[in-house]
Amino acid sequence: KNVAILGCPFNGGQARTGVETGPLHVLEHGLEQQLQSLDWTITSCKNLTFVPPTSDQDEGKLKRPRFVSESTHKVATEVANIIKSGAFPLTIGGDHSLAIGTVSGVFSQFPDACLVWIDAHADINTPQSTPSGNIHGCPVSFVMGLADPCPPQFAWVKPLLKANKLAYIGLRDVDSGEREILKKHNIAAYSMHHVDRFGIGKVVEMALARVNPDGKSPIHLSLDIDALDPEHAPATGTPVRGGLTLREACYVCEALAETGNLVSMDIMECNPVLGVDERSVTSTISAACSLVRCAMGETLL
Ligand code: DIR
Ligand code: MN
Ligand code: MN
Ligand code: MN
Repeated sequence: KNVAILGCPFNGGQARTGVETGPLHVLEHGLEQQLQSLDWTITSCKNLTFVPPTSDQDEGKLKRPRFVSESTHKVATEVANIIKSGAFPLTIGGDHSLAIGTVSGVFSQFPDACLVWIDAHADINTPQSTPSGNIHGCPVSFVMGLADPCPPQFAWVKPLLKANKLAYIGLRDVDSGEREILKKHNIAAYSMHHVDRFGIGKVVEMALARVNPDGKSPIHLSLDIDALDPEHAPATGTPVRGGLTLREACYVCEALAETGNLVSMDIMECNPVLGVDERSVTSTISAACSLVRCAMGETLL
């Protein structure tokens, strides 16, 4: 069991500073030692550096398109190389626009993979539908090739993700344009309503049946810490009340670990600077570490 940890101190996909300090806090919480005690060998643990370009004009509504494109391209290359080396890429954000890179990297190596996206938000706005212009609300549309036309900065992004290989869990703040896209492409989207109605166990089972019916696809998990209820993870840029409990989110991670098909994971959007006090920072970071450990086999007996 080899894991390569990729710290991505990147904030260019949204407006609030502080999210770039997420990786440092997660590592200072002892994640490396925690993974080692789960019998993982850490083959590398590095922090990428992201330097904003001196000029970065808006592209239509999109903010900082060059910075996001160049940074995520770098992440895509790193993630692909980690997989080629035989290790599990664990990417720590940074904002969720980074997933343009992680998903591109994973699907370049595992074309038949599926993507499980745990988030309060669907992050599937197109350059046309985005209400904010923040690219962290758009990564899924980019890797699906829904941006029409594709912004020139992102010409390198290939449409590797098919609608039937994507499942969401935890949604509760979806824009109207996103809602249309989810419907049009018949995407497996489980909101908090479904979690309440069916329970988290059944929701994960239904999600996996949709995106991985034969159980053979490699799985990439992209986890936005704001999927959790702000009670458990307050230090994040766009908290939304009424979210997953820590146990529900851990359960999803455990169930994915249990499939034996999980090949890569992102943990994104921890913003320690937004914690109102020390306790709220610690609870957010320790929740992030718990989720990673659950995805990496901690609670499988
Ligand atoms: C909103 C918020 N849907 C947007 N998205 C967030 O800006 O596109 N994503 N917060 O994480
Ligand atoms: Mn976000
Ligand atoms: Mn989110
Ligand atoms: Mn997100």
